Amino acid sequence: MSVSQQLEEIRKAAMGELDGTNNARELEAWRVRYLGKKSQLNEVLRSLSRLSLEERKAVGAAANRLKADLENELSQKEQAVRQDRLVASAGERGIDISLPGRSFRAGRLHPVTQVYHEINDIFISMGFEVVEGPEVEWDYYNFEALNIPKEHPARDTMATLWIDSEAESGGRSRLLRTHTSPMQIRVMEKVRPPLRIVVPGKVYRYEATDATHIPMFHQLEGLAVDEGITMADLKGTLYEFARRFFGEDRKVRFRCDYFPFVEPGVEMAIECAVCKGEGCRLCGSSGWIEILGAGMVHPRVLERVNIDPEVYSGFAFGMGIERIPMLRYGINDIRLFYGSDLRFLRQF
Ligand code: YSA
Repeated sequence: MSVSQQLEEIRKAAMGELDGTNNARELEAWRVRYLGKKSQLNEVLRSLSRLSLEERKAVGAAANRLKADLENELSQKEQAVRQDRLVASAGERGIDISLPGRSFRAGRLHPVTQVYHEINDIFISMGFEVVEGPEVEWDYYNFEALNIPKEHPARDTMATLWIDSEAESGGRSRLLRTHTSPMQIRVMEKVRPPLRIVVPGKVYRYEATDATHIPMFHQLEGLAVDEGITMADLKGTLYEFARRFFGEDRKVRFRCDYFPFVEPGVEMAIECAVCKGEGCRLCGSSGWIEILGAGMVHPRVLERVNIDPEVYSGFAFGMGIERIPMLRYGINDIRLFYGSDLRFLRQF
């Protein structure tokens, strides 16, 4: 019998026997018999060296084809046997595996967290470093060092949640930070210019809620200090942020504003997404929503951290993070973010 005929015989016998196997033990015996070291097929493969080059090519290819076919058939049969076993054992335990399975919803990040990461990434790509700071803060960092001494009217604009009463603390009161600006001082105390940082985090205010105000919200502080920094750098940075986040066509407005720790100070507003500038309940009929306060760092603030204002200048801004997704998606009430209504949250 020629080697090719021998291979054909092996194929016929193997396939016939495989049909009759019904369990893992029989399959293993089949594997050893037809694919094992002492199998006839292996014998043929070993004898190839004794053949001429021409025969070796033809027989070698046929033998390898047969080996691959047998391995393939074996793996399909193993799968079928496993499946039969599963069905049988489920049947024994009274389980109907033909019923559709229960679907699990994948979790996802909260929309504010998603935007928080996206804003950070934009500023990182512009060369800013991300820094975080404490939510329980000293009066000194939250107010005093930012040019807001006791009795300053600016304190009234940020209704504060105090942790220590003045009498108990001997003048060193703790509070829940009302903005992320105290991190300007903490960073400048330690790092010499040039510096460029953003500080994302939670802030707290004791104030009534409405469509654009809540008592706990997120801010992102930005600070850049170097020689020769000007208002043009501040506007350029914030325009670039708005262009990247909201797109080319979104209108942006700067207006003068007052913050004791900057001179001059500005506020930046974005055209209302809900009414497209026409005026609605969300924007208080103005067509604009204020997203941040900003300005050139006040020389007295720089002096307090021993940075010479004659040599260095800086810009800073403090952005309300929740208002950013409101403006992108046209969300008309900030409280929706924290109402735990999954029908709202699952849209993002
Ligand atoms: C100004 C100048 C600087 O050089 C640096 C930072 C600042 C901002 C300043 N620290 C500040 O907090 N200004 S702010 O009181 O006007 O708040 C900034 C932004 O936070 C607002 O534009 C708004 O987008 C958001 N915000 C304020 N109160 C809010 C609020 N978001 C939700 N709920 C509130 N209650």
